[in-house]
Amino acid sequence: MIRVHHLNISRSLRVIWLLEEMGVPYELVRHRRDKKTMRAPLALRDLHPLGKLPLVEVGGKVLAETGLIIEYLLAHHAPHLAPAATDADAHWRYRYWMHYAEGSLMPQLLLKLIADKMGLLALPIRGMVKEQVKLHLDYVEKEAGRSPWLAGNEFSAADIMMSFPLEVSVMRAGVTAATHPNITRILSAMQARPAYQRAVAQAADKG
Ligand SMILES: N[C@@H](CCC(=O)N[C@@H](CS)C(=O)NCC(=O)O)C(=O)O
Repeated sequence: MIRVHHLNISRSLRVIWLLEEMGVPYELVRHRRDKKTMRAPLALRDLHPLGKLPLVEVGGKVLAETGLIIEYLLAHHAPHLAPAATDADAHWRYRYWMHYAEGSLMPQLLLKLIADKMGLLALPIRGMVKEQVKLHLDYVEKEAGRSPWLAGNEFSAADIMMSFPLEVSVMRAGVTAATHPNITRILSAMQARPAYQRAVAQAADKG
């Protein structure tokens, strides 16, 4: 059985969503952030030294990093959610977004979140952060206009991987249908998927 550790308001919704898309049974363990520090429970460090979520327990292993967890689940259960190498354009676009989501876009959005929290103290870096976030979001907007989904004509796990930074962009970086119509179109299409909605219902804190 696949056991998924989920943290409220976090990246780990993506793993639940993927499992719902695949229709593979899983056990969900819900964890809550500390209300003051927003940190995950420290006890999670017994499971993995960083104690960050998502974490997945499967076949006697503990998997960390959303991208790796997605790759593992696709390899074992749903290779069709990644474009095959024979479709070179979609395949390499897919692989690009799989890296870009956590490797490039999330760091910029986190910098913005921190700078916003710092208020006046962040004055020296505010311009740079703003310019970089704009550069990235304008780029994603242009790419998102090329096809119905991020990797091409078919929905893929790259859309799942990119969903979190795109949702953060709407919540924290001023992305709207007026400023970024292609991003918001893809995001709406993601959120309209029945599997996404089942994942949100599953993840909801029942406590
Ligand atoms: N790159 C990692 C990031 C993991 C991560 O930072 N998770 C956050 C949730 S969004 C977390 O656990 N934060 C709580 C903490 O740092 O204590 C991934 O994609 O899995």
